[in-house]
Amino acid sequence: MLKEKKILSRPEILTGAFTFCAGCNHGTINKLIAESIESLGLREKVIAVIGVGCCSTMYNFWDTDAIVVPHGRAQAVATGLKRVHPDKIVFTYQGDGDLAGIGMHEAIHTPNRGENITTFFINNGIYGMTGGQGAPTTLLGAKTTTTPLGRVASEGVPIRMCELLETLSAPVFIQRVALFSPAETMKARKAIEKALKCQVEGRGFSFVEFLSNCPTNWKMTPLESLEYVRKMSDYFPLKVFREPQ
Ligand SMILES: Cc1ncc(C[n+]2csc(CCOP(=O)(O)OP(=O)(O)O)c2C)c(N)n1
Ligand code: SF4
Repeated sequence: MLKEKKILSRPEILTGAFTFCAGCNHGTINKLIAESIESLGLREKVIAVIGVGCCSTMYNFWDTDAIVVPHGRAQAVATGLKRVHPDKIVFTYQGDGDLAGIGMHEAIHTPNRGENITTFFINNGIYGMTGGQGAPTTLLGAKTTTTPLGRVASEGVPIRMCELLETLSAPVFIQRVALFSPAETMKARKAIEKALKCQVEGRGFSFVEFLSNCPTNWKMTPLESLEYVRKMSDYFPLKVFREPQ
């Protein structure tokens, strides 16, 4: 008799159906993080600190401790939670508007203090939730509602967060990943686990940036949007910037 082997399943942490748009990478990234937490046996220890943006709906389907915090302040809240509950595993989940726009202050000072938390940074080069305004990471030439003719350098040159954090000595793990192919998705999954392990081992600040998509506001099909993410990786190279020693 043929033996059945289950190779894919939904993480138990995730309840209900995602409300992200069809084809949005937020759903896949949520699943990868939830899978990693389960495979490391951290479900009862985790506190998800959820930023403002499309991710703010996450609390509806995360069956762990979770908190949605004011725009840009996720790493400040995570710092407080981790210092008061050092036995918990605290991660932030933030878009590029949240982390690299309004939250830029925390985005530099939290890693610079070497807080023992993990940040997952979702860089889709746009403000998705509010209808497609330009973000600090919007590529030059890209059309958004606030850069209708295409972004020019006088509107700000796209900020590379991993490269900025690499100038700091305190962070222990920094990696940029993307989800435009199965191979890259598997690398993303490994990066998430590595980042969480850094925290479990008490090593300090870990950071994973995901190049992500927004088919709705980019006005692309999901497949076209993944091709655009591949193009983004020319400007935002996919690599490990800092390995835990
Ligand atoms: C203090 C404050 N300013 C502005 C807003 C409006 N706002 C909500 S989400 C958002 C941008 C979110 O973009 P991003 O972080 O890139 O996440 P995405 O929706 O693309 O995933 C803004 C400006 C707010 N909620 N609070
Ligand atoms: S608006 Fe964009 S980022 Fe937000 S859920 Fe839809 S596709 Fe994803």
